[in-house]
Amino acid sequence: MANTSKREKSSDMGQGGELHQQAEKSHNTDRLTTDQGIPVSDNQNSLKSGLRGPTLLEDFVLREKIFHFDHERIPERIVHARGSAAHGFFELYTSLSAITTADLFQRKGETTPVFVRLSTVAGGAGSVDTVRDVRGFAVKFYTKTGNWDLVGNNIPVFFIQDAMKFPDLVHAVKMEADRGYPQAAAAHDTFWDWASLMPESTHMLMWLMSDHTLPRSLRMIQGFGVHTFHFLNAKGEVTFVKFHWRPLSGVQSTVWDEALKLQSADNDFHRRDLWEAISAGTYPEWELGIQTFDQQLADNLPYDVLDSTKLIPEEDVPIQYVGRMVLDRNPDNFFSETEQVAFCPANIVPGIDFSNDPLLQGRLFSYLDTQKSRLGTTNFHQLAINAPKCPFSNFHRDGMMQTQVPKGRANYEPNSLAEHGEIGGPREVQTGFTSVLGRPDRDEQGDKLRVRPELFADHYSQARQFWKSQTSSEQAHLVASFVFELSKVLLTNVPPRMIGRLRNVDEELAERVAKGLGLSLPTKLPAAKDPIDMLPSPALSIQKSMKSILKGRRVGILFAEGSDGDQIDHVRSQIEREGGSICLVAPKLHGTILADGKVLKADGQLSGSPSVLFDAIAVILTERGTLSLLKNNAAVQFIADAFTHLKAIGHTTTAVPLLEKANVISDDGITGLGSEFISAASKRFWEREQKVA
Ligand code: HDE
Repeated sequence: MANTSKREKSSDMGQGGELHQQAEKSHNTDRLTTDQGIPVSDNQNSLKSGLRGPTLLEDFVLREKIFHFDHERIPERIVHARGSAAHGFFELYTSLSAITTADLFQRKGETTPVFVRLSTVAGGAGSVDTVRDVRGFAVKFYTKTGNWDLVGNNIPVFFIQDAMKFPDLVHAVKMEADRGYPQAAAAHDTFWDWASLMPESTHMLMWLMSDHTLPRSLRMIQGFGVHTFHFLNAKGEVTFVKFHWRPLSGVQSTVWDEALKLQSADNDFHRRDLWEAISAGTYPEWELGIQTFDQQLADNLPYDVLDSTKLIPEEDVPIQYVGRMVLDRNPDNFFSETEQVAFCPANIVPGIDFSNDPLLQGRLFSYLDTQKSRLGTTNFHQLAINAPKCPFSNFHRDGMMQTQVPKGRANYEPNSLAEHGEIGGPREVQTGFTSVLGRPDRDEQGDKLRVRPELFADHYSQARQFWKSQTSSEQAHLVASFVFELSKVLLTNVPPRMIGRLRNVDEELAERVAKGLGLSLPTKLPAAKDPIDMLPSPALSIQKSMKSILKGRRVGILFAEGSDGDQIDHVRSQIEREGGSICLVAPKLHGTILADGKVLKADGQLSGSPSVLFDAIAVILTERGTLSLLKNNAAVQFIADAFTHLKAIGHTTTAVPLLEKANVISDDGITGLGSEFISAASKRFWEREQKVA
């Protein structure tokens, strides 16, 4: 009897929840202990035999500390290793119950917690933020019916059509196998060797070479689910759906020279920007858009909706914006959250289903598999960042790092243990996840084949549409980046082969790239399927859809000895009124004496705060300050770069000699310090590009 009651008691104590609470408490103690809770009296000196003697093996405090430290790193992600993340919420604008039973889309105004990780693709975890690269856009929705991971990119299409080619793509783009470089760059032999042999990558290459891969901020990127997905409603009806994220601060990119200089100015530019914006309460915000259509529309499109190298122009199927996502909390711990978060496209909730896109189908396997190698155990779903916020319960048991303590004997199903007063465990529910069955696009009765559907062979129509949709300045950027990247390629057969393919996209593009490389125009390579002419889609151009918003933008104010404090305050208050922020930059950080004798501390020292860090600059100098800065190369460069990077420059008239020394030529972006500067500060002056090219 005594034994039984003892067992019951201990099993009550074994509740997972209580254990978690205890773990929580142990982190909150101000007493330094070992991992076993043993209080530590000396965290400075190891245990030695004698004052100058050897360290003793018996020193468990030292051994435990070093042991834990030795194993702090886990394998970084094979792709998307470098990322930054934040917590937030998704709020629904309008009920989508007519087309999906997904719980998070039922009730207008309802919010769902999210964790979002934004990343580069090619570089390692310690690589630079501002390289030319695709950005990952992974969202974990903690819904009431389980976690839904929408694991997308900031580009609506992908390099390949079939998962079979993913390891080849990644091997080719990552640092070369023998020499271990270059880091985080596509501009090298193996990538272009592979890409020039893969016509299906052409559309994505156009995006990769465009301004979309040089974002100004992670807060200013779009997101795309890329694949076609399916919504399922209560009647069992299917709606095809593509997901889009639109940043409310507008999409914005840097220019190439600016991106290069950002690499040296701040390795962590995007990570810092996201963190600081959230800390300052300027929460990044996106709207979730859906393009919905049916099988009939899909059948009538001149491209295949299961092909991830194609998008559906929003002029053909408009986007309906159905909710917003706000990121309002930085992670508490980078490793526990940003590093250990495990996204998986197979995490899907009732009411949403996959399509047969062969790229998506491969991803459904890959992500679960990779987490086992990264996080070391099948129980990674129990980590706080990965665990659903709704109850979850099944008969999976044990495994490395099991943190749950399930009660009772029911680790199998069916069982009748409940009939004996024991815990019987969970059972299936009718409202549980069901796949869409019997759809026409599910060609599951066919022969076993290793082939691609016919329309997958059109590799150029949408690449051409993308080219035609860009402004002339964006086209010039595209040409320049093809020239830059192919100039880094030493395999002589590769650039002509790539240009031979580009001739299928657009003859002028191919000619300009060839000219930039000093090559004669190579033979046009045959297309597997002749491209069709699609109408330009203005939505594909950043410049055509750019918004003039100062909110979330940052203005650098350059000042020096003798500057007018009232002028500085005036500019500051105008910018802050519009939701922008400022950074005071001066030759000396800790104190500059202003005209009225007051001392002003700067936020950044001039040589460590180049203008690439800002969206616009104000130069507030007296004659004396100007004279002293004429001899300061960092000051001249500060202004010259802002001008070259097409930014607004507001200035006092007394600063003109410094602007002249920086070769600034007057245009609409060169202003005084009044309201004209405030409206210019949120723009880029593309027409200036001709002058600075
Ligand atoms: Fe990924 N991808 N991917 N991918 N992907 C990973 O999963 C993979 C693809 C994307 O912030 C890995 O957890 C295959 C398309 C993002 O943690 C890995 C294929 C798109 C992230 C993996 C693709 C993505 C990943 C590496 C082709 C846009 C970062 C670590 C079939 C729609 C998620 C990990 C994060 C990460 C595999 C193609 C987006 C290896 C096999 C297309 C945003 O599982």
